[in-house]
Amino acid sequence: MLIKGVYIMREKKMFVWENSLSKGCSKILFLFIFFSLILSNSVGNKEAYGSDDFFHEHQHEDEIPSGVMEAHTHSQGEWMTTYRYMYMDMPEHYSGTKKQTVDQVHNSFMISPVNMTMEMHMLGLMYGVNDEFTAMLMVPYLIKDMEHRRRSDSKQFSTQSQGIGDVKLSGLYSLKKYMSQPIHLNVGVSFPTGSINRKYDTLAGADQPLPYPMQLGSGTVDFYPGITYLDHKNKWSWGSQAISTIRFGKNDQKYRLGNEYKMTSWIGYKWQDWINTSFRIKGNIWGNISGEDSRLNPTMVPTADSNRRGGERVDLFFGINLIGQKGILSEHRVDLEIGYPVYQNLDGPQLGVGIQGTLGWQKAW
Ligand SMILES: [Cu+2]
Repeated sequence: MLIKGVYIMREKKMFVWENSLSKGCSKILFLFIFFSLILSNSVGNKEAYGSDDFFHEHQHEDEIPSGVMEAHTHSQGEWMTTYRYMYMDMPEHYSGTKKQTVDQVHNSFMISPVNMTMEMHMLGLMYGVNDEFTAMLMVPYLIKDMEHRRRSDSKQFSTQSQGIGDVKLSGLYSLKKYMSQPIHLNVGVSFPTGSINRKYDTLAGADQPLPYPMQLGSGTVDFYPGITYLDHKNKWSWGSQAISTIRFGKNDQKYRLGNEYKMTSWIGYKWQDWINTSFRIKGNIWGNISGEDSRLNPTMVPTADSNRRGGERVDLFFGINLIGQKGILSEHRVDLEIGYPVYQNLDGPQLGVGIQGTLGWQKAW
């Protein structure tokens, strides 16, 4: 009976995992293969551009991995539209660097998360105000899904939230006037357009306030200072970017999400004018929550505990970019990046990241 129960639970977990994995990743892969077929048909030669300079101007931005934002500037009057679909699966708990099973989480909490998936559709618009300063607007739409299991009867239930996240406005300031290295400064600000009041029916009752990771925004105005280095030689390209998220004050529910520090470096190789692959490493450190949302009960489920949200993680990514070469496809870029963590140290129990991916499209005009 017990063995059968465990077996069913494991089956169910596998199903949830496979289900969420296939939901995001097969969607990404399908779209990517579709675009590759279109773009590989458009392989042309450099002469299609008319001049080598034009090609040179644009090639560096085509080589940046899909998951890296705000890494290139534009020349005066140039626009760019971007779309990103991001997917993240969080299938396992960590406490420190150690994995924890749902049963172990149940030793301290009545409810344990089992799995979480996050999807994001992000629209971006870039504009070269002048040759030094590029402005960027990013509008995210988030879809979050969390599966839980109750200790007393092993009953599973899921919660969902979706909607607009925090809209971000950034400025990228090129330092080429002052130094020979291709470096630009990033300054960004996000506005609390994402809800922090999402509710959902749970086993505890109808319309329960969702815990911190299921909300859509920070609830505060946040600042994003950063610096980006981007270079290339022959068929190789490389870059580094450090961007922090700095938050002040408290939101309407009397808490503030932790600050975040991200650092990433990558190297890319251009096999042909239309195809570039990249390898990237990313380190990420984020703090716990200050204050707390008084509607949540931190002893019931770890996601409601403001002191179990911080952590650090290192991810490795493999990316591929396809760049349209002529006709109506010229300057369209379709890109894909898949990542997996190699190190996670979380204030837990907290769900850690499994596979993650970004599928993007961008076009300058
Ligand atoms: Cu751009």
